[in-house]
Amino acid sequence: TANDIDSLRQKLIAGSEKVQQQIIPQLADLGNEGLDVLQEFLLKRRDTPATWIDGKAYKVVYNSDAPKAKEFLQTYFPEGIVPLKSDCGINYNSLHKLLVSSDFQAADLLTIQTMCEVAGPQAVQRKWLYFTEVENFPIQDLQTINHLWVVHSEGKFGFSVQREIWLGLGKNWENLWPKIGWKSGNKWTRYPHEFTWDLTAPRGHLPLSNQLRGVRVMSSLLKHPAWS
Ligand code: UYC
Repeated sequence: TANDIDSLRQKLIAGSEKVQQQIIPQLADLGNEGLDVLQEFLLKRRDTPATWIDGKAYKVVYNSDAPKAKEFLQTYFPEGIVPLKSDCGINYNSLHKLLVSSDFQAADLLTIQTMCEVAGPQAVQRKWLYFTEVENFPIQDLQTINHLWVVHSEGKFGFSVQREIWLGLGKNWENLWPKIGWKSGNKWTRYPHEFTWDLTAPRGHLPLSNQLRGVRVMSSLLKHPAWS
């Protein structure tokens, strides 16, 4: 009823993150009227940086077949809710689409490929990054990639999430691996089948950094000035 919608609307606007998180799927089940509330919510919050709550609301609107929803997104968020800023002319639209579709495995691959592209033709050919290339990685691009991951994973994935966990563990790598599901006992998680490619994964599970060549690339990533 109109009353129920209005009560959900109030809770969505004024509630804590925890409440908002529960309200969004309820609104998603209410058809067009629920969509209207989610759209209003996204518009209201357009001037502040998107959080994973915005990401959750956006995903409902994005996945709706309603023509009105499509028109809304086309008008107000043609590139999504994370500004796709790049210092080197990279278009982050494909990464955005894979993440909104929760195709985390393809998004993970594209993240590595795109980061090689940013680093330059030698990295593209090599298909992996030197830690010196990571040190010189443009802040803007690293922040865009990370923001896309965080916003479209309910705050679970992203380099900044990995960094937070790593700092919480006193920068101890050996304790980080099991925490983010990259190692179990003394057995490394095998790529790609043993990784968890959905939101049931542990916090910080994605994006992956191959440890075959040592920890220096990951270390440079988590120490990058983009996070300070
Ligand atoms: N792989 O085990 N990994 C690959 C991870 C290791 C290995 C790619 C992550 C340990 C080989 C990605 C972990 C190890 C290849 C990741 C992990 C190992 C490969 C594709 C947990 C053996 C084939 C992109 C830390 C004991 C390619 C890329 C090659 C690939 C990720 C083996 C994303 C997070 C130490 C043989 N692994 N990787 O970088 O280079 O190739 O030979 O980390």
